[in-house]
Amino acid sequence: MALTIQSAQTIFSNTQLPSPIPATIALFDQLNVDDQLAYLWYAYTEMGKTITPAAPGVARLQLAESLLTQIKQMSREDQTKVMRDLASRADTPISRSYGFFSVNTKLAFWFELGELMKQGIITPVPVGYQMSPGVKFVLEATQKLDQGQQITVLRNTVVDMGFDTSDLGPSSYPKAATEPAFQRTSPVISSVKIDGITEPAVLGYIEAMNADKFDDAIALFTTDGALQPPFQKPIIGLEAIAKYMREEAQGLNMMPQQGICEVQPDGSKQLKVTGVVQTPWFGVTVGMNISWRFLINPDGKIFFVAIDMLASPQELMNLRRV
Ligand code: EQ3
Repeated sequence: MALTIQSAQTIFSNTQLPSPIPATIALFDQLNVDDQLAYLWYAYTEMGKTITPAAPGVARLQLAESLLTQIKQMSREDQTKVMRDLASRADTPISRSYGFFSVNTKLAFWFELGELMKQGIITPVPVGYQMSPGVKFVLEATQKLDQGQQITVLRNTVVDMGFDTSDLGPSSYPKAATEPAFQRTSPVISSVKIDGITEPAVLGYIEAMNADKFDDAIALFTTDGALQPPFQKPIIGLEAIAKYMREEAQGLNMMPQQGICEVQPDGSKQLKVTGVVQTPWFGVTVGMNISWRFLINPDGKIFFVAIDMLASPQELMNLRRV
């Protein structure tokens, strides 16, 4: 029987627990725009007591420079309006330019705005703002999450801001020819060993990803293969996966721990691997508990891999079907 993306998405689904991340983002979405901005400010500054993101490199900030310069030159009211427009995804020139940024450039843009807010160059929270019960409620929900989940909530809310440019075609905003690289701060983890897993495609995938060798990782996929990032639809086809990896998978440290492999009657294999991944934004200080669900075709190629955020560290051990 031919493998399909739809059936691949369901492999090991009965070993998964619902993640608290979408539920927290749903609470955030119900806040009004000023409350959303205030929530992000308080969540970020609270988190900053224990962990701080690495400063984005000069090359990355250059991509956001023209917007940042425009905002710095504005009155305080206009600065607040820009932030409101971004949070409400309004159709304005700045919100459109932001919408064309890559995920990491969006994060770098807000990182820099946050620094400028701390220095008083950009207005921090809207003047006269009083924390509403709604903000308190979402902050309390956020505090119950582990750090990996907290930074995922922040990341996903920032990524969703700005005008949705997906239907607009390519941007007129200058784009870098290549996505600026993250400097790896810790040594590359090579010679992958995963308890219970000997599948060459899986070991090769982790080894290539840990060295940012995306072409090597792509070569392990079937031409119609797909990769499904956490909380997203599958990205289908080698070109689309390669573009995604270059933009979003640089500098990640993947530390798979254990896995399970089930051979199917047609010779394909279903594997689930659990472990920890670190983002270059927070380095070794934050580990995110994740799982990879692989479907390997009978020729040993990756047809599908889904990456899921685990609901709790206990789930790292939750490999078996119930
Ligand atoms: C200024 C302030 C504070 C207030 C203002 O009112 C509003 C905003 C937005 C503010 C600023 C907020 C800032 C600066 C937030 C910054 C957040 C950051 C840097 C978050 C970074 C998070 C990174 C994460 C969660 C990365 C996760 C990566 C994973 C799970 C990777 C998984 C992958 C694997 C394992 C694969 O095998 C394939 C690739 C893939 C990428 C899917």
